[in-house]
Amino acid sequence: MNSTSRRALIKTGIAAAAGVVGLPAIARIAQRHGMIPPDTGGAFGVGETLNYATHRLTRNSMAREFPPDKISAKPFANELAPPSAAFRRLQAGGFADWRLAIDGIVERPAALSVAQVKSYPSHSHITLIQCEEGWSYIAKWTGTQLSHVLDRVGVHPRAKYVVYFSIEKDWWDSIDLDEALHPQTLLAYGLNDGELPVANGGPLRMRLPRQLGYKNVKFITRLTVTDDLKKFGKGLGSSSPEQGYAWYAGI
Ligand SMILES: Nc1nc2c(c(=O)[nH]1)N[C@H]1C(S)=C(S)[C@@H](COP(=O)(O)O)O[C@H]1N2
Ligand SMILES: [Mo]
Repeated sequence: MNSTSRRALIKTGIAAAAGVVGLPAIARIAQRHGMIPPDTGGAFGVGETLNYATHRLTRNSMAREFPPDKISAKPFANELAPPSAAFRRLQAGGFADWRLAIDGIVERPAALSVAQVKSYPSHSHITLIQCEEGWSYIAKWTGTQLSHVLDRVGVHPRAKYVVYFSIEKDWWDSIDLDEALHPQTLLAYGLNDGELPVANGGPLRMRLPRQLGYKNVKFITRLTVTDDLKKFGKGLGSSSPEQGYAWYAGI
């Protein structure tokens, strides 16, 4: 079946299921088509599954971009835990020794310096970052497209997810390959035409304008490409569902 008719089928299937057979059928359809988020069965259950499955049908949609005059006067920096000694040492060295490890099911695992990441083609967008707690701000983000980094290391055809880890051990998350390869998904190192401040996640941060703030993990040190999220933490795909947040935070 080609992808257009498969999509049409899924769309019809979801609409029909919602009207006639109810939500559990949607979950079954979504599962058959690989659209079940890893934390299904958790606090958000079928509602989150439906949201994720519906968004997957519009996987190429773009987050809204704004003109420069809409940039917020002050990019809000959310509260952070005090930096560890290891982080402060790296910061004192201007992050020259910061490494981004890339491993998992890739052909050429790598350990990139920030300078190497910055040597890749850069990409910017002016987008809204939205915290689940209610505040938001608009800023210009600059980085390299995650798809470019993934191209460099060679992703295995079996790959389904990219897991990303912060130097802050209790912050890690993952996205599916559609989100990882989306043109607006950045490994960001710049904010409003300057360096990305540490308060906003410097030297390297995930920037996914199609998902809520908490998926935009700061201080990234490792990317792991995988076909199985069960192997990480409690198997929910992210540290956030372990705290009761949804794995899929699409907006
Ligand atoms: N490593 C790390 N990443 C993090 C957080 C954090 O505390 N530590 N907070 C998250 C939350 S809840 C939000 S809303 C955004 C806030 O980004 P900002 O400080 O640039 O506004 O960062 C996310 N990424
Ligand atoms: Mo947040």
